Amino acid sequence: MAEYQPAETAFALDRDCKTLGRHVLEQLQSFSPEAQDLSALMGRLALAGKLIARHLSRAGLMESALGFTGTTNVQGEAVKKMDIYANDVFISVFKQSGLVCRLASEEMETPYYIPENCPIGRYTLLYDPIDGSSNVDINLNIGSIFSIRRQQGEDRDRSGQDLLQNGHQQLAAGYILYGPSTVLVYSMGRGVHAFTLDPSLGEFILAAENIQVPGHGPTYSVNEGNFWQWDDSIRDFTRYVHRHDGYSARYTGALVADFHRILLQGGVFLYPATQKQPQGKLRLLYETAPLAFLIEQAGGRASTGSQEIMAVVPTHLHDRTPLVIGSTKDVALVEAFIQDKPPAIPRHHP
Ligand code: P6P
Repeated sequence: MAEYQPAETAFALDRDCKTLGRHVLEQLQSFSPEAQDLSALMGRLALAGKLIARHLSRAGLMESALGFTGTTNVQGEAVKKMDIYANDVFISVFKQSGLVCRLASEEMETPYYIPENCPIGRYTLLYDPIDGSSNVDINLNIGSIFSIRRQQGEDRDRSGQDLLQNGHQQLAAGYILYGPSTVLVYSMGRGVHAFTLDPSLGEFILAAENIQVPGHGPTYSVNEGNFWQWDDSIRDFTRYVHRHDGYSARYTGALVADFHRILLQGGVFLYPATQKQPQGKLRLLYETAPLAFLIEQAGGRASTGSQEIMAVVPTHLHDRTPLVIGSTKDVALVEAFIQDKPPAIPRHHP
């Protein structure tokens, strides 16, 4: 009797079974309480992503979903209805989870503490519920960014001081990209892995494991509308890539979408300091630090231009940093200009 050979579809069946929850437990190679907690945390994040993706897919048909709330957030930015919806989704999926003690986000001046009548966990979720919200009303890519840290100490005064530590305190980080498909990318310090939402299953299915960013890529991603607000060194970097073959500008207005391109294809994203925002625009604890965690796991780099993002210690919950992130060679090229050691700039296009 010949040995049974699974049909061609066996791979497809196995692929449908590699869900996010199973992958997390395999990653941790353990069923310890912390492993179970991290698996459950990722499951809650996946649920938040599904709820937000569903809302986005129908937003254009719902009167109350798009547009502005008429308020401004702690950053002084006009708040979109989708920002508040997404912020509340994360709170509601974690409130009864027993996994977290507090949630901190761009939309809340101080962290939201889980109420006494709910089960309290030992983790903190830091998140940007909707990154790139200027794209919401025009149906372009947006994302959610998340970072998980363990509570340290009792935080009795509810100041969240223990959150003000460098990026190495992150247990896990990632993002959800809402695009033609919904993609969840995460790392727990054991590589970077991407999952695609299969709406027919309602599951995030493994799409790519141990993603490595190329050492160099053709893309430079920056808002050149700020050109005259930058330091001279950044202008010189821009002139360099203008004059060199092999570079293409790509910029979507959503950090998660631009980062995802860089992660997969290489290159560099930068949001430098400007005259208006000398500390930079992007927030450390829930934007640049989680992405720095990911890019380092993928073999790339993230710096402020003079310091590794992962080493930056914030003084406040909503601190901002300049950001240069992507392929090692391309980040180094930007830093060479910033540190006044620029490569020779061709006199004109070769
Ligand atoms: P600008 C979106 O508001 C965001 O925080 C990032 O997602 C994005 O990269 C950046 O700001 C865009 O800012 O000044 O280029 O519109």
